[in-house]
Amino acid sequence: IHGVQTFPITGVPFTPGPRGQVPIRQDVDSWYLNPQNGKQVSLFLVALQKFQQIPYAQKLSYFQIAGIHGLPLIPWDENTQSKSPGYGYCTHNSILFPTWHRPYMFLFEQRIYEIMIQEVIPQSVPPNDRPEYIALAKDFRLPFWDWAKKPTDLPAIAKDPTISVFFPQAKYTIPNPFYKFTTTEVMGNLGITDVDGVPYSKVKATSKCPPVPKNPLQSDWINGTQDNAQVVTNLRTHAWYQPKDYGTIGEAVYRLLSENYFSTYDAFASTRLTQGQPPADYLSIEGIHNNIHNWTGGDNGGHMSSPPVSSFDPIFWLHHCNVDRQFAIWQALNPNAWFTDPSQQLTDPAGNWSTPAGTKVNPKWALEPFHLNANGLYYNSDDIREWQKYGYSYPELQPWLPQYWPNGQFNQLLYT
Ligand code: TYR
Repeated sequence: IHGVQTFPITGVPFTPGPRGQVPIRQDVDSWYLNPQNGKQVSLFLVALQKFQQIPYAQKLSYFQIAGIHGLPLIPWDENTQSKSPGYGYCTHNSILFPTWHRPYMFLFEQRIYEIMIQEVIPQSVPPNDRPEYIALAKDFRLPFWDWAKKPTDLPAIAKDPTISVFFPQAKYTIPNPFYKFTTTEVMGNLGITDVDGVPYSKVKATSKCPPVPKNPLQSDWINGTQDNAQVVTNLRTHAWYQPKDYGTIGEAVYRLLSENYFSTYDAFASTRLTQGQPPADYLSIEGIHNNIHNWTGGDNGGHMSSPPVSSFDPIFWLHHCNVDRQFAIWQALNPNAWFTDPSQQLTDPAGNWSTPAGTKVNPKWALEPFHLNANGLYYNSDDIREWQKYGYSYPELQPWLPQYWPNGQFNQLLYT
Protein backbone atom coordinates (compact mmCIF):
# COMPACT_ATOMS: atom_id res chain seq x y z
CA ILE A 1 0.00 0.00 0.00
CA HIS A 2 1.40 3.32 -1.04
CA GLY A 3 1.41 6.21 1.37
CA VAL A 4 1.69 8.70 -1.46
CA GLN A 5 0.21 8.86 -4.91
CA THR A 6 2.17 7.09 -7.61
CA PHE A 7 3.11 8.79 -10.88
CA PRO A 8 0.75 7.76 -13.69
CA ILE A 9 2.71 6.90 -16.82
CA THR A 10 0.50 7.59 -19.82
CA GLY A 11 2.82 8.53 -22.67
CA VAL A 12 1.96 11.76 -24.49
CA PRO A 13 -1.79 12.56 -24.27
CA PHE A 14 -3.46 12.11 -27.65
CA THR A 15 -6.69 11.82 -29.56
CA PRO A 16 -6.63 9.20 -32.32
CA GLY A 17 -7.75 10.25 -35.79
CA PRO A 18 -10.95 8.88 -37.36
CA ARG A 19 -9.18 5.76 -38.62
CA GLY A 20 -7.21 5.31 -35.41
CA GLN A 21 -4.20 7.34 -36.53
CA VAL A 22 -1.66 8.18 -33.86
CA PRO A 23 1.59 10.19 -34.12
CA ILE A 24 4.63 8.36 -35.42
CA ARG A 25 7.99 7.80 -33.80
CA GLN A 26 10.36 8.62 -36.63
CA ASP A 27 13.87 7.69 -37.70
CA VAL A 28 16.01 10.18 -35.82
CA ASP A 29 18.07 11.19 -38.85
CA SER A 30 15.08 11.62 -41.18
CA TRP A 31 13.42 13.73 -38.51
CA TYR A 32 16.38 15.78 -37.29
CA LEU A 33 17.97 16.45 -40.68
CA ASN A 34 14.72 17.69 -42.26
CA PRO A 35 14.74 21.50 -41.87
CA GLN A 36 10.94 21.47 -41.79
CA ASN A 37 11.17 19.92 -38.32
CA GLY A 38 13.43 22.65 -36.94
CA LYS A 39 10.87 24.04 -34.50
CA GLN A 40 9.99 20.62 -33.08
CA VAL A 41 13.67 19.61 -32.92
CA SER A 42 14.43 22.82 -31.00
CA LEU A 43 11.60 22.11 -28.56
CA PHE A 44 12.98 18.62 -28.01
CA LEU A 45 16.60 19.68 -27.52
CA VAL A 46 15.77 22.42 -25.03
CA ALA A 47 13.32 20.16 -23.18
CA LEU A 48 16.00 17.49 -22.87
CA GLN A 49 18.50 20.08 -21.66
CA LYS A 50 16.05 21.25 -18.97
CA PHE A 51 15.17 17.64 -18.06
CA GLN A 52 18.85 16.90 -17.44
CA GLN A 53 19.13 19.99 -15.22
CA ILE A 54 16.27 19.06 -12.84
CA PRO A 55 17.74 18.59 -9.34
CA TYR A 56 18.85 15.00 -8.87
CA ALA A 57 16.83 14.53 -5.68
CA GLN A 58 13.56 14.88 -7.63
CA LYS A 59 11.72 11.75 -8.69
CA LEU A 60 10.93 13.20 -12.12
CA SER A 61 14.48 14.33 -12.88
CA TYR A 62 16.49 12.85 -15.74
CA PHE A 63 18.95 11.56 -13.16
CA GLN A 64 16.35 9.56 -11.24
CA ILE A 65 14.47 8.33 -14.30
CA ALA A 66 17.70 7.17 -15.92
CA GLY A 67 18.58 5.75 -12.49
CA ILE A 68 15.60 3.38 -12.58
CA HIS A 69 17.51 1.11 -14.94
CA GLY A 70 20.47 0.35 -12.66
CA LEU A 71 22.47 2.51 -10.29
CA PRO A 72 21.99 4.19 -7.83
CA LEU A 73 19.76 1.26 -6.73
CA ILE A 74 17.18 3.37 -4.94
CA PRO A 75 13.41 2.70 -5.04
CA TRP A 76 11.62 4.80 -7.65
CA ASP A 77 7.94 5.77 -7.24
CA GLU A 78 7.48 3.08 -4.61
CA ASN A 79 8.41 2.57 -1.00
CA THR A 80 9.92 -0.86 -1.22
CA GLN A 81 13.56 -1.55 -0.78
CA SER A 82 15.53 -3.76 -3.10
CA LYS A 83 14.14 -7.29 -3.22
CA SER A 84 17.37 -8.89 -4.23
CA PRO A 85 20.73 -7.25 -4.74
CA GLY A 86 21.64 -6.67 -8.33
CA TYR A 87 21.65 -4.33 -11.23
CA GLY A 88 18.46 -2.41 -10.54
CA TYR A 89 14.96 -2.66 -11.96
CA CYS A 90 15.90 -3.45 -15.56
CA THR A 91 14.93 -6.90 -16.71
CA HIS A 92 17.74 -8.45 -18.70
CA ASN A 93 18.26 -12.07 -19.64
CA SER A 94 14.51 -12.38 -19.08
CA ILE A 95 11.51 -12.62 -21.39
CA LEU A 96 10.32 -9.41 -19.73
CA PHE A 97 13.12 -7.61 -21.57
CA PRO A 98 11.03 -6.16 -24.46
CA THR A 99 7.95 -5.47 -22.37
CA TRP A 100 9.65 -3.79 -19.39
CA HIS A 101 11.48 -1.32 -21.61
CA ARG A 102 8.23 -0.24 -23.34
CA PRO A 103 6.64 1.73 -20.45
CA TYR A 104 10.17 2.98 -19.69
CA MET A 105 10.10 4.71 -23.10
CA PHE A 106 6.58 6.08 -22.42
CA LEU A 107 7.89 7.66 -19.24
CA PHE A 108 10.79 9.36 -21.01
CA GLU A 109 8.62 10.57 -23.89
CA GLN A 110 5.98 11.88 -21.50
CA ARG A 111 8.52 13.83 -19.42
CA ILE A 112 9.92 15.49 -22.57
CA TYR A 113 6.38 16.48 -23.60
CA GLU A 114 5.55 17.82 -20.13
CA ILE A 115 8.71 19.94 -20.05
CA MET A 116 7.97 21.29 -23.55
CA ILE A 117 4.49 22.37 -22.44
CA GLN A 118 5.27 23.52 -18.90
CA GLU A 119 8.65 25.19 -19.41
CA VAL A 120 10.03 25.54 -22.91
CA ILE A 121 6.96 27.01 -24.60
CA PRO A 122 6.07 29.48 -21.81
CA GLN A 123 9.72 30.61 -21.58
CA SER A 124 10.76 30.70 -25.24
CA VAL A 125 7.66 31.22 -27.37
CA PRO A 126 5.67 34.48 -27.54
CA PRO A 127 1.92 34.07 -26.88
CA ASN A 128 0.87 34.44 -30.52
CA ASP A 129 3.06 31.54 -31.60
CA ARG A 130 2.13 29.22 -28.74
CA PRO A 131 -0.77 27.33 -30.39
CA GLU A 132 1.55 26.25 -33.20
CA TYR A 133 4.23 25.10 -30.74
CA ILE A 134 1.72 23.31 -28.49
CA ALA A 135 0.54 21.37 -31.55
CA LEU A 136 4.17 20.47 -32.31
CA ALA A 137 4.66 19.28 -28.72
CA LYS A 138 1.52 17.13 -28.89
CA ASP A 139 2.75 15.62 -32.13
CA PHE A 140 6.24 14.98 -30.78
CA ARG A 141 7.26 11.37 -30.33
CA LEU A 142 10.62 9.96 -29.33
CA PRO A 143 12.68 9.26 -32.48
CA PHE A 144 14.55 5.98 -32.94
CA TRP A 145 18.19 5.26 -33.83
CA ASP A 146 18.03 2.68 -36.60
CA TRP A 147 21.46 1.11 -36.18
CA ALA A 148 20.59 -1.54 -38.79
CA LYS A 149 20.14 0.82 -41.72
CA LYS A 150 22.91 1.39 -44.24
CA PRO A 151 25.38 2.91 -43.79
CA THR A 152 25.38 2.15 -40.08
CA ASP A 153 26.18 5.36 -38.25
CA LEU A 154 25.63 7.30 -35.06
CA PRO A 155 22.59 9.60 -35.17
CA ALA A 156 23.58 13.05 -36.45
CA ILE A 157 21.79 14.63 -33.48
CA ALA A 158 24.23 12.93 -31.08
CA LYS A 159 27.53 13.68 -32.83
CA ASP A 160 28.53 17.20 -31.85
CA PRO A 161 29.29 18.78 -28.48
CA THR A 162 27.12 21.80 -29.27
CA ILE A 163 23.94 22.16 -31.29
CA SER A 164 21.82 25.05 -32.51
CA VAL A 165 18.20 25.71 -31.72
CA PHE A 166 15.84 28.46 -32.77
CA PHE A 167 12.64 30.00 -31.50
CA PRO A 168 10.54 32.84 -32.95
CA GLN A 169 12.70 35.48 -31.30
CA ALA A 170 16.08 33.82 -30.91
CA LYS A 171 18.55 31.46 -32.50
CA TYR A 172 21.37 30.18 -30.33
CA THR A 173 23.72 27.31 -29.55
CA ILE A 174 23.50 25.05 -26.52
CA PRO A 175 25.69 22.25 -25.17
CA ASN A 176 24.21 19.25 -26.99
CA PRO A 177 22.13 17.25 -24.46
CA PHE A 178 22.37 14.23 -26.79
CA TYR A 179 26.17 14.26 -26.87
CA LYS A 180 26.54 13.34 -23.22
CA PHE A 181 24.78 13.71 -19.88
CA THR A 182 26.62 16.08 -17.57
CA THR A 183 26.22 16.44 -13.80
CA THR A 184 27.25 19.36 -11.62
CA GLU A 185 29.19 17.17 -9.19
CA VAL A 186 30.91 13.81 -9.47
CA MET A 187 28.37 11.04 -9.81
CA GLY A 188 29.82 9.28 -6.76
CA ASN A 189 28.13 12.00 -4.68
CA LEU A 190 24.83 10.95 -6.27
CA GLY A 191 25.11 7.27 -5.45
CA ILE A 192 26.84 6.07 -8.61
CA THR A 193 29.47 3.51 -7.65
CA ASP A 194 32.37 2.02 -9.57
CA VAL A 195 31.45 -1.12 -11.52
CA ASP A 196 33.93 -3.90 -12.26
CA GLY A 197 36.80 -1.54 -11.57
CA VAL A 198 35.54 1.23 -13.86
CA PRO A 199 35.56 4.49 -11.87
CA TYR A 200 32.03 5.74 -12.71
CA SER A 201 31.90 7.40 -9.30
CA LYS A 202 34.60 9.87 -10.37
CA VAL A 203 32.89 11.27 -13.48
CA LYS A 204 30.71 14.29 -14.18
CA ALA A 205 29.65 13.11 -17.64
CA THR A 206 29.02 9.99 -19.69
CA SER A 207 31.58 8.60 -22.16
CA LYS A 208 31.56 6.56 -25.36
CA CYS A 209 34.58 4.41 -26.23
CA PRO A 210 37.04 6.04 -23.81
CA PRO A 211 40.71 5.20 -24.52
CA VAL A 212 42.80 2.91 -22.33
CA PRO A 213 43.53 3.34 -19.49
CA LYS A 214 40.50 4.69 -17.67
CA ASN A 215 42.39 6.78 -15.22
CA PRO A 216 40.04 8.23 -12.60
CA LEU A 217 42.10 11.41 -12.66
CA GLN A 218 42.11 11.96 -16.43
CA SER A 219 40.07 15.00 -17.24
CA ASP A 220 38.64 13.49 -20.43
CA TRP A 221 37.25 10.59 -18.41
CA ILE A 222 35.91 12.91 -15.69
CA ASN A 223 34.25 15.30 -18.15
CA GLY A 224 33.23 12.62 -20.63
CA THR A 225 34.93 11.59 -23.85
CA GLN A 226 33.05 10.58 -27.00
CA ASP A 227 35.00 8.68 -29.62
CA ASN A 228 32.33 8.72 -32.33
CA ALA A 229 34.67 7.26 -34.97
CA GLN A 230 35.42 4.26 -32.77
CA VAL A 231 31.71 3.68 -32.14
CA VAL A 232 31.03 3.67 -35.89
CA THR A 233 34.01 1.36 -36.51
CA ASN A 234 32.68 -1.04 -33.88
CA LEU A 235 29.19 -1.02 -35.39
CA ARG A 236 30.47 -1.58 -38.92
CA THR A 237 33.00 -4.27 -37.92
CA HIS A 238 30.22 -6.06 -36.03
CA ALA A 239 32.43 -8.28 -33.87
CA TRP A 240 29.52 -10.03 -32.12
CA TYR A 241 30.57 -11.15 -28.69
CA GLN A 242 28.79 -14.45 -29.13
CA PRO A 243 31.40 -16.80 -30.62
CA LYS A 244 29.82 -16.79 -34.03
CA ASP A 245 29.69 -14.47 -37.04
CA TYR A 246 26.15 -13.20 -37.41
CA GLY A 247 27.06 -10.84 -40.27
CA THR A 248 26.06 -7.18 -40.36
CA ILE A 249 23.59 -5.69 -37.90
CA GLY A 250 21.15 -5.45 -40.81
CA GLU A 251 21.47 -9.18 -41.48
CA ALA A 252 20.85 -10.00 -37.82
CA VAL A 253 17.73 -7.80 -37.80
CA TYR A 254 16.58 -9.34 -41.08
CA ARG A 255 16.68 -12.77 -39.47
CA LEU A 256 14.99 -11.42 -36.33
CA LEU A 257 12.02 -10.38 -38.46
CA SER A 258 11.98 -13.34 -40.87
CA GLU A 259 8.82 -15.38 -41.04
CA ASN A 260 8.78 -18.41 -38.74
CA TYR A 261 12.35 -17.74 -37.65
CA PHE A 262 11.40 -17.90 -33.99
CA SER A 263 8.98 -20.51 -32.85
CA THR A 264 7.94 -18.53 -29.77
CA TYR A 265 7.83 -15.05 -28.27
CA ASP A 266 10.12 -16.36 -25.54
CA ALA A 267 12.90 -17.21 -28.00
CA PHE A 268 12.51 -13.88 -29.80
CA ALA A 269 12.41 -11.82 -26.61
CA SER A 270 15.56 -12.52 -24.72
CA THR A 271 18.95 -14.16 -24.35
CA ARG A 272 17.52 -16.31 -21.59
CA LEU A 273 16.94 -19.40 -23.70
CA THR A 274 20.42 -19.42 -25.18
CA GLN A 275 22.30 -18.48 -21.99
CA GLY A 276 24.95 -21.06 -21.23
CA GLN A 277 23.99 -23.07 -24.33
CA PRO A 278 26.10 -23.62 -27.44
CA PRO A 279 25.81 -20.60 -29.77
CA ALA A 280 22.46 -20.66 -31.45
CA ASP A 281 22.10 -19.76 -35.10
CA TYR A 282 20.02 -16.74 -34.18
CA LEU A 283 20.24 -13.69 -31.98
CA SER A 284 17.21 -12.65 -29.97
CA ILE A 285 16.20 -9.01 -29.91
CA GLU A 286 17.96 -8.69 -26.57
CA GLY A 287 21.07 -10.37 -27.98
CA ILE A 288 21.31 -7.87 -30.85
CA HIS A 289 20.62 -5.01 -28.44
CA ASN A 290 23.39 -6.19 -26.08
CA ASN A 291 25.96 -5.97 -28.85
CA ILE A 292 24.85 -2.45 -29.80
CA HIS A 293 25.31 -1.43 -26.16
CA ASN A 294 28.80 -2.88 -26.06
CA TRP A 295 29.88 -1.37 -29.39
CA THR A 296 28.58 2.05 -28.41
CA GLY A 297 30.21 2.04 -24.99
CA GLY A 298 33.37 0.34 -26.21
CA ASP A 299 35.75 -2.04 -24.44
CA ASN A 300 36.97 0.36 -21.79
CA GLY A 301 33.89 1.10 -19.80
CA GLY A 302 31.98 3.70 -21.80
CA HIS A 303 28.63 4.04 -20.04
CA MET A 304 26.55 2.29 -22.69
CA SER A 305 28.45 -0.99 -22.19
CA SER A 306 27.55 -1.26 -18.53
CA PRO A 307 23.92 -2.07 -17.54
CA PRO A 308 24.15 -0.31 -14.15
CA VAL A 309 24.94 3.05 -15.84
CA SER A 310 24.02 2.71 -19.55
CA SER A 311 20.78 4.72 -19.32
CA PHE A 312 22.62 7.88 -18.26
CA ASP A 313 24.03 8.20 -21.80
CA PRO A 314 21.24 10.03 -23.69
CA ILE A 315 21.74 7.80 -26.73
CA PHE A 316 20.26 4.98 -24.63
CA TRP A 317 16.76 6.41 -25.27
CA LEU A 318 17.18 6.52 -29.04
CA HIS A 319 18.63 2.99 -28.97
CA HIS A 320 15.80 1.57 -26.90
CA CYS A 321 13.22 3.34 -29.02
CA ASN A 322 14.57 1.27 -31.93
CA VAL A 323 14.42 -1.89 -29.81
CA ASP A 324 10.76 -1.07 -29.12
CA ARG A 325 10.20 -0.50 -32.85
CA GLN A 326 11.63 -3.90 -33.74
CA PHE A 327 9.51 -5.45 -31.00
CA ALA A 328 6.40 -3.76 -32.44
CA ILE A 329 7.25 -4.82 -36.01
CA TRP A 330 7.78 -8.39 -34.80
CA GLN A 331 4.44 -8.27 -33.00
CA ALA A 332 2.72 -7.06 -36.17
CA LEU A 333 4.29 -9.96 -38.10
CA ASN A 334 3.43 -12.49 -35.37
CA PRO A 335 0.12 -11.23 -33.99
CA ASN A 336 -0.65 -14.40 -32.05
CA ALA A 337 2.74 -14.90 -30.44
CA TRP A 338 3.03 -14.01 -26.77
CA PHE A 339 4.39 -15.47 -23.53
CA THR A 340 4.21 -19.22 -24.00
CA ASP A 341 5.29 -21.39 -21.13
CA PRO A 342 4.51 -20.09 -17.65
CA SER A 343 5.99 -23.25 -16.12
CA GLN A 344 9.47 -22.30 -17.24
CA GLN A 345 11.79 -20.00 -15.36
CA LEU A 346 12.39 -17.48 -18.10
CA THR A 347 14.21 -14.87 -16.07
CA ASP A 348 17.83 -14.48 -15.11
CA PRO A 349 18.76 -17.31 -12.72
CA ALA A 350 20.73 -14.76 -10.67
CA GLY A 351 17.65 -12.55 -10.30
CA ASN A 352 17.28 -8.78 -10.25
CA TRP A 353 14.99 -6.34 -8.46
CA SER A 354 11.70 -7.13 -10.08
CA THR A 355 12.41 -10.80 -10.77
CA PRO A 356 14.18 -12.47 -7.85
CA ALA A 357 16.19 -15.61 -8.56
CA GLY A 358 14.05 -18.50 -9.74
CA THR A 359 11.08 -16.35 -10.76
CA LYS A 360 8.63 -17.78 -13.29
CA VAL A 361 7.10 -14.86 -15.09
CA ASN A 362 3.83 -14.53 -16.92
CA PRO A 363 2.22 -11.63 -18.84
CA LYS A 364 0.60 -10.33 -15.63
CA TRP A 365 3.93 -9.97 -13.86
CA ALA A 366 4.27 -6.39 -12.54
CA LEU A 367 6.73 -4.29 -14.53
CA GLU A 368 8.10 -2.49 -11.50
CA PRO A 369 8.40 0.41 -10.84
CA PHE A 370 6.11 1.65 -13.63
CA HIS A 371 2.59 2.64 -12.58
CA LEU A 372 -0.52 2.94 -14.72
CA ASN A 373 -2.29 5.22 -12.29
CA ALA A 374 -1.89 7.21 -9.08
CA ASN A 375 -3.10 4.33 -6.90
CA GLY A 376 -0.06 2.11 -7.19
CA LEU A 377 -1.30 -0.15 -10.03
CA TYR A 378 1.71 -1.49 -11.91
CA TYR A 379 1.96 -2.01 -15.63
CA ASN A 380 2.14 -5.60 -16.80
CA SER A 381 3.12 -7.03 -20.17
CA ASP A 382 -0.48 -7.54 -21.31
CA ASP A 383 -1.14 -3.85 -20.70
CA ILE A 384 1.44 -2.77 -23.27
CA ARG A 385 0.90 -5.47 -25.88
CA GLU A 386 -1.01 -2.98 -28.06
CA TRP A 387 1.41 -0.09 -28.31
CA GLN A 388 -0.95 2.18 -30.28
CA LYS A 389 -3.14 2.44 -27.17
CA TYR A 390 -0.40 4.64 -25.75
CA GLY A 391 -0.53 7.07 -28.63
CA TYR A 392 2.32 6.19 -30.93
CA SER A 393 3.34 3.91 -33.73
CA TYR A 394 6.20 3.52 -36.21
CA PRO A 395 6.57 4.36 -39.93
CA GLU A 396 6.15 0.70 -40.98
CA LEU A 397 3.10 0.23 -38.74
CA GLN A 398 0.45 2.62 -40.01
CA PRO A 399 -2.45 0.43 -41.11
CA TRP A 400 -4.56 3.56 -41.56
CA LEU A 401 -2.50 4.56 -44.62
CA PRO A 402 -4.35 3.71 -47.88
CA GLN A 403 -1.49 1.51 -49.13
CA TYR A 404 -2.28 -0.92 -46.32
CA TRP A 405 -6.03 -1.09 -46.97
CA PRO A 406 -7.17 -4.41 -48.42
CA ASN A 407 -9.40 -3.87 -51.49
CA GLY A 408 -9.07 -0.14 -51.00
CA GLN A 409 -11.16 -0.39 -47.83
CA PHE A 410 -9.93 0.61 -44.42
CA ASN A 411 -10.05 -2.41 -42.15
CA GLN A 412 -10.40 -1.62 -38.46
CA LEU A 413 -9.09 -5.10 -37.67
CA LEU A 414 -5.70 -4.21 -39.06
CA TYR A 415 -5.37 -1.41 -36.59
CA THR A 416 -5.60 -3.56 -33.47
N1 TYR B 1 26.31 -6.30 -20.59
C1 TYR B 1 25.47 -6.77 -21.68
C2 TYR B 1 26.15 -7.91 -22.38
O1 TYR B 1 27.34 -7.88 -22.54
C3 TYR B 1 25.20 -5.66 -22.65
C4 TYR B 1 24.40 -4.57 -22.07
C5 TYR B 1 24.97 -3.35 -21.70
C6 TYR B 1 23.04 -4.75 -21.88
C7 TYR B 1 24.21 -2.35 -21.16
C8 TYR B 1 22.26 -3.74 -21.35
C9 TYR B 1 22.85 -2.55 -20.99
O2 TYR B 1 22.09 -1.59 -20.47
O3 TYR B 1 25.48 -8.80 -22.80
